[in-house]
Amino acid sequence: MKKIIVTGALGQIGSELVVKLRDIYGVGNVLATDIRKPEDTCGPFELLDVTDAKKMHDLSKDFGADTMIHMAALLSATAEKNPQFAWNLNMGGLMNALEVSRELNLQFFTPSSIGAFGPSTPKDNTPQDTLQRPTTMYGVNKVAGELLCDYYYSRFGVDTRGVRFPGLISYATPPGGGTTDYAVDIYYKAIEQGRYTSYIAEGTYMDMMYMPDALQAIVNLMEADGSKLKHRNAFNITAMSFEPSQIAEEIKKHIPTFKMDYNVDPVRQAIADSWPNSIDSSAAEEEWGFKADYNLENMTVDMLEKLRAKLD
Ligand code: AKB
Repeated sequence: MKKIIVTGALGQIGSELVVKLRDIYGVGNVLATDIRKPEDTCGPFELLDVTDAKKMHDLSKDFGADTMIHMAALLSATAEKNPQFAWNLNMGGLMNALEVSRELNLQFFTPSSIGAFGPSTPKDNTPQDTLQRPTTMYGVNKVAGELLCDYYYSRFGVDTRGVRFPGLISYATPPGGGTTDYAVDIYYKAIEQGRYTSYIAEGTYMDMMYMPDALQAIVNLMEADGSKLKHRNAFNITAMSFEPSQIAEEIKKHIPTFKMDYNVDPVRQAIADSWPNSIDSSAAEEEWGFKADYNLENMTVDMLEKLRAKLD
């Protein structure tokens, strides 16, 4: 049975991932860590600032971890507000997590993102291996992180694995500081106010995925036969690509009075414009059987149902 330490466990992905991992591997085998305390704890939890290498090492060792899932990071829009801090947290945290994994021989996962691509990357059906010259601090962190993970595998034999996540949509924990967050906010506002003002312009396509598919992808990649992995880190994965008016139209099928207008935020729009319209996930499909169950249609049905129950 795996013994897993998770950093950033109270974030958008971490909070749902910990629940899933505890279902699979047992509550006592998953140590959740974050920089702040949870409102309620349903299993082992420790405070951890990921820039504190010694504490990360000691917690992992005392817990007897054999796996590190490193989620703590600033997202794209927040990183743009404070790039120096983003570098220190995103790269410092990753370096510490990789070092702990090397010292304690842990299997390692960390996510990259569609943010690792830039304006010179082919925009449609973006290949797995392609030009990566991102123009955001988040993107610079992600490319450096992908390379660092490859380096730790080839130089030290650390079993590093990772995916490039698209925008993730979930009803459980709201995201914070991302460029793709509009695709989550829109569902909340549709139910609460019947209208939404999009900060992303009409016609801006980005890849997206429903959280259950993202969590399953992490589990499947970590369980995959390592000898079949040619890429190991930074696998492109995606479930759908849409632009704001398409998600609005889908919501209208269920809330016919729903209205959307636009008030474009130049910072987040510039980030979105520098990212692909849609990426190609065939390497992940071939090497470890990635597949997504949700598309825009069945995700919208589920999101609205779950959010209505939550917000009632
Ligand atoms: C963001 O928008 O920053 C993230 C991402 C795509 O990495 N959701």
